[in-house]
Amino acid sequence: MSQRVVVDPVTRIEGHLRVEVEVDGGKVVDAWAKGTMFRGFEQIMQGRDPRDATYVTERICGVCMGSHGWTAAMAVEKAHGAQVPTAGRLIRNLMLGALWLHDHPLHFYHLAALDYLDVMAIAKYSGSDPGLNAVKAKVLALVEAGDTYPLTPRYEPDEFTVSDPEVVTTAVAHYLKALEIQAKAKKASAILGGKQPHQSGIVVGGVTGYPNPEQIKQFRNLVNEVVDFVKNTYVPDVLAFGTGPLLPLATAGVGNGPGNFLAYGAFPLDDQGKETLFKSGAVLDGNLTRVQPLDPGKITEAVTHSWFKGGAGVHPTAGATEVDLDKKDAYSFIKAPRYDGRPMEVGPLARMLVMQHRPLLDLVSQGVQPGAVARHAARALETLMVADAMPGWLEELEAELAKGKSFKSGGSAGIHDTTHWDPPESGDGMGLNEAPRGALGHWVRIGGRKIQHYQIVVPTTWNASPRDERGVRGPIEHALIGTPVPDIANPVNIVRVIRSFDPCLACAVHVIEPASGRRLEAVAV
Ligand code: NFE
Ligand code: MG
Repeated sequence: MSQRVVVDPVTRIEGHLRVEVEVDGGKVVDAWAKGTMFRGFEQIMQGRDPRDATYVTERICGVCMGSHGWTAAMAVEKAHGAQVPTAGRLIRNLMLGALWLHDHPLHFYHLAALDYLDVMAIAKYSGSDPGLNAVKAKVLALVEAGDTYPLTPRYEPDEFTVSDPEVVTTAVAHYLKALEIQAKAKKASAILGGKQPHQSGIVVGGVTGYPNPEQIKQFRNLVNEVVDFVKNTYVPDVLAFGTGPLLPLATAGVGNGPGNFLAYGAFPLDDQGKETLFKSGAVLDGNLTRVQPLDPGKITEAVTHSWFKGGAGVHPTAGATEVDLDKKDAYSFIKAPRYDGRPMEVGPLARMLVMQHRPLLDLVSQGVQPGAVARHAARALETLMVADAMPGWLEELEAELAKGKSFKSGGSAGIHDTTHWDPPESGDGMGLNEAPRGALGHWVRIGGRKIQHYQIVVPTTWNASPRDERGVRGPIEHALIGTPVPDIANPVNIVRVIRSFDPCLACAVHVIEPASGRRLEAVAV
């Protein structure tokens, strides 16, 4: 007989996600991902000055805010036909690159790693390494004080939990180091963006300012330290775990999604955006080595199972976001985006497959399936790509600033100071970009110099999508099917699968408790 397991809220993610699964014979046989909050940013945008789009949409989330600001600017720039100057492009790459260098290591160490470590093994560390003994003393002091958060509460260790005292203590040492490093990466981003979170540095047409030599020096020093950690600690840790203790989880295909992957491409390498660091495209139906060109016309959003008016899928330019709490069959505030009718996984694994990144394909050929462990590996590998690109972008920026001519304000060729810029009377624009969690799209329609229509399709909307009008599950729902749950009182594999997507529900539902009186429960198993 099947049993229902509810995880609500799923912790160590951003925002409110409730997951319900049915377990039969020790495996998940059905799953529902439920976004339990509503935000309504698309309504907030209506009637506003298009220049506000960057700042308002940045408030969707405190994690990937710059991604929304950048994507909103891209959409309005498209509507206007504006060209971002070279230095503006490079500053955006550096500002957001630093944010990715903050976001991905944080996800691995602070949001995911504890699912795989028996932290209590630290007490058994008996080596002589002074650093590791310091970590041991720190953790034992927490235990003594009866305050072991955030190491507890936790799920019980299982067959995939790493319990070697030295490995665990080392991982926790890196966890602590990563706390410092993520702060440095964010600080670097603030140097170019004015502040963090919700940097103010991106405006329609470019950026608000350019750094002086002292700021460039500070930025470089911080980024160098972060890059060193990414190369020498984060990436080796992820690959060592993935090809070592977690290899059985990786080859068993735990957390495999629907086999469809979508990426829009990001980090322009030229001013026309013809070349990008991450590429655009789609991988369909599990053909992992066949990449199709991206066709944004194939994107739709259905709301058949969402608390919104409407039903079957429509293109975002025609989509509405009107709440309907009485809807039969609805179970989420997340819409159901589809590409060519298919649920699509977005994010690091999608990006690395769409660009056929050799190191990731090598893992696949070693038997690593495109599931939970592969997502962590892909995230580390793409962090390395960003880390490798940053020094070059900084040098290009210095060369550009030395020319001293890209910051003239006014005109469509080099808007730097938007107070000199009038929004277009009318126009349609689409911004397609990548946020750390995956493909991000903003669609704007401007009329009478005001925003008439705005739609946002966010990475976690793709990944945490509910069923569509044909009853086809979203990627996380799909990925949960088959997940081993030998003990329903300890559903650790469920959160391992969910967290491998690094979901952000704040983004996905675009914090209001619905008026329905619906209550967020404590973790209920
Ligand atoms: Ni709120 Fe986001 C990212 C965007 S999420 S974190 O990355 O856009 O789905
Ligand atoms: Mg939306």
